Amino acid sequence: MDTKHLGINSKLIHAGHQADASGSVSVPIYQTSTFAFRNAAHGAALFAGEEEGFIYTRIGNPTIGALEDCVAELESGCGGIATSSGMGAICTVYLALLESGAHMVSTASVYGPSRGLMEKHFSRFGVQSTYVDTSDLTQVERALRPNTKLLYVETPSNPTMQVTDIEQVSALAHAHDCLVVVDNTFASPYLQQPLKLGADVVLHSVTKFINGHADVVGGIIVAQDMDLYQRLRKAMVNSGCNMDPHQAFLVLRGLKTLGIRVERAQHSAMEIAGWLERQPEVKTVRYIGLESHPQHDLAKRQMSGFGSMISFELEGGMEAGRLLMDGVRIATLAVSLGGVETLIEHPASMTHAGLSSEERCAAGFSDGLVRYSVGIEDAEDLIADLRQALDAVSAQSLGRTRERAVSGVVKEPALA
Ligand code: LCS
Repeated sequence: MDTKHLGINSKLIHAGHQADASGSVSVPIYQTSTFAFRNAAHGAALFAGEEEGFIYTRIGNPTIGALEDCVAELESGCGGIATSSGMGAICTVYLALLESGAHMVSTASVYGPSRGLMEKHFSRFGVQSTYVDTSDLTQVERALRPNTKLLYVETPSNPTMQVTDIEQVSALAHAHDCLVVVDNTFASPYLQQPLKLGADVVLHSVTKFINGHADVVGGIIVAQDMDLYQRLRKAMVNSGCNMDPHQAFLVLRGLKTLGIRVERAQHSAMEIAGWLERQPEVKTVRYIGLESHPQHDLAKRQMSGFGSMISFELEGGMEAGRLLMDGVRIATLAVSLGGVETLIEHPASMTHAGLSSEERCAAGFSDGLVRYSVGIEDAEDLIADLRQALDAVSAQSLGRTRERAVSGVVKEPALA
């Protein structure tokens, strides 16, 4: 069925699905490593690219292909490449688009391992990189060098929730003959389609919103044109970062409800973020749906909704952050995000522990930042959960201050 003209929720259900001879309504799991050739001529034609068909699952597989076609259509790209993980997608992009002597400019608050992979591994092969606040066009312009081949943008960024203007940075990068890759994990294709805004390649950790059920690790890349698609696919096939058919089946199943999951979670996120702003224990709330967010207007223009990721800082800093995580009962203390269950984590000691305190500060967040991924539970239950945890933080912080006062470390504050 041609689904190009359909709305996004219809695409989520139908795009990429070609019924096989059995008429199976859901995409079957082709759990096979290899595919039989009809005869020698058929095998040779497949290898020569003269005939379309499947050869070997690392190169391509019908279940994986259905997912690739669906996400490529959601992102308005020319082809998708599913990978074993989000990091597999990022590694494939670096491998395909950079070489010794090349330079990459990237978002400073990018997901820790995206930076680690470049600085600890690709740097050994002579690839250079610079990290700037990509939401500031001047910083991006200053960082570009004659050998800059790639501008790698994560927007909204993890965990600082900074928003980069994809249209503006793409125009700037293209004027310098530099490709633009966007990590669209936080928005999902339901809320943002970077290729339509000028990016050349978009990628996702499908572990997050696309799958949405905390039961799969995976990634996907979508390219704007055929040449880029071929380069990326070759790098994936040669490096063996492919997805597995069973993994693809689960992601296809999760993907069907992306729209209703995102709509519900972002509705709750707006309510929770507004509520958090009014709590005395909370110093700052970073939610792109709030007018207080510095790039709220840009997010409104560039995205069709604000998503369900909230970062907030507590008045009590690091200690209060830790106490809060031990105090929540409904939100699960775990890394990852974008699932049906609400997750809470502490970036400084978990996802971004690989960065030094100074690097975290340069990336725009302090050690007291808490990241909250809103799931699809009832918003009032999540708010009650946060309130009782904040009460516990206040009670324990006060208790510790008193203990220190008794031991003479600090004076007891006035209980106003
Ligand atoms: N891109 C972003 C924006 C991410 O948040 C992550 C993982 C990745 C790429 C890598 O994807 P993976 O290989 O894990 O599928 N982010 C994580 C996080 O914030 N907590 O745990 C994983």
